[in-house]
Amino acid sequence: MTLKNYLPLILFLLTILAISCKNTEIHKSTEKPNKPNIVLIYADDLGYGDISPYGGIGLQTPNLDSLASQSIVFRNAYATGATCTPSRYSLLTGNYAWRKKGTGVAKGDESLLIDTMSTTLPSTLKSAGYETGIVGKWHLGLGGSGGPDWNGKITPGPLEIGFDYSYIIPATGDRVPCVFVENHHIVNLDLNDPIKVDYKEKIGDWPTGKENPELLKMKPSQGHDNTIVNGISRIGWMTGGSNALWDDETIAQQLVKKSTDFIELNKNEPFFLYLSTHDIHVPRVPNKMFQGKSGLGPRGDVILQLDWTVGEIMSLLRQQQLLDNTIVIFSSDNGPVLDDGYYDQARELNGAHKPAGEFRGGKYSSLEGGSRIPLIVRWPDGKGKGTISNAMVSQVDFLKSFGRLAGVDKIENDVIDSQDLLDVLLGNDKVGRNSLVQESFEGPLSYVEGTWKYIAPHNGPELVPWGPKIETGFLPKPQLYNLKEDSGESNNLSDKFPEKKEDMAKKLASILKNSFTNKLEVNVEQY
Ligand code: NG6
Ligand code: CA
Repeated sequence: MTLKNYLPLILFLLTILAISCKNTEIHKSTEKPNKPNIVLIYADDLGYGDISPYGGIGLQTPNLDSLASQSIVFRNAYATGATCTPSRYSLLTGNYAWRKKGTGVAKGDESLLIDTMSTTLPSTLKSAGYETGIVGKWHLGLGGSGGPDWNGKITPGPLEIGFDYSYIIPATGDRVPCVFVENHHIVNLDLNDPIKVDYKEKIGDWPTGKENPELLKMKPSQGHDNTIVNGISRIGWMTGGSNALWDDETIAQQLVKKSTDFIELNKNEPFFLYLSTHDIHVPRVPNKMFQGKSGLGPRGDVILQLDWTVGEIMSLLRQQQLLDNTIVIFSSDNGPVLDDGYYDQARELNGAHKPAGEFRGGKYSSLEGGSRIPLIVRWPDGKGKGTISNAMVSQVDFLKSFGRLAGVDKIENDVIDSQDLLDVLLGNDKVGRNSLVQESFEGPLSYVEGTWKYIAPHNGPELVPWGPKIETGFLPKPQLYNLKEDSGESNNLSDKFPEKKEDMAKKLASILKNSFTNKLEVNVEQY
């Protein structure tokens, strides 16, 4: 038999194949995804009192106000830490960061802090069929024990802990290298101009803030006097990779663009986007659109820029008709700070604005200002729209809560601290957590249970020692506050209620037992 004899059969088979492909296509494009998408917009250093849904004054944030009016506004929500790395570690792993050594503020060339074998929020959602993406600040280390191979394949990182796509600022805007990493590689890196990074000593011959202050467009007030990139001196030294350097004025635009691409690409799948903004961390370099617009200086201007980011994401979701199938969550990684190491007039132009709202302390602190943060949750069906919840909830709970929402009924037992608070996030349960631990920059000293707050005795300084003028809440004697009557933690009741104090001290000690709880490794030299 020749091929000719088979022709009718081949044609028949090809026709069947074509029809079935077409059907699959139709099936794919008309199929309604049955799991809601999740977009988490995670701001950096945004305080409880910085935005009007929480009583903030002195700034107009129309997009956040509009989001809040369509959402449940949580007034008793916490990040687990008062700095970035521990809060983000907890958000992604469902565990307190003080359980793991080395999770204080991470250096810019730190190796990956999350165990690639562990259960994470993105890996949980991925197992439920979600496409998972991170766009923005990472600050959880990259690479194996030797740290990241900047000129090669940067791994392990977000892709090894459950993200399908990543476009990240490796550490922070004020730490070198000032480049974006997309999946495993630095974006726009020319290998003829390799990048070198050092956190111990100067590398290369690029000017530094210390040696060439005349080249600076923003001067450091503390630290931040190493390599100058775009007229701003940073923490750490770098050289090379000139083509890859980001432009500080367009970081927000770039992150919105990459988020938009991710959403458009995955709009037919259930997707999880963790958009981790650089705003409002230092260095605060607003885009021209926002420069001078807030009246509060660059810190206020980057709050407007953050508000713009929220507006862009919401209008994209609207345009793509995804709003009725997407949960939008807005929160922050830790409390606010005015002067965080650069002279940007944040303190001088602050006026009547109260970044931490009614709370004492701020970023770094064991007081409420350190980790009580805004949390706004918008449900696609308008559930709880425009209401306030006073239920206690922590970001560490997102893993189990959104895991359940995604239909994952078994979470591995390496997730210790996360609680399934889906009913709280939905506004049904008005109580929430019974208790939680708050981590200051010197470790987990505070314990909140119901309306009571206990801070363990600690001999640290009363003010953050490197300049921000923030109260740490550290005292050599125990502190006990009734947050219901005294949210500003001004009336220490530990002598008045010794039994309560003892009870809370014991509970905190028993939670911390068998965990790494020594003073966290803070790189004090840089302060
Ligand atoms: C501190 C930096 C501060 C900020 C912080 C981390 C100095 C004087 N201060 O060491 O500017 O980068 O670390 O902030 O260097 S966080 O929000 O990422 O935790
Ligand atoms: Ca932060």
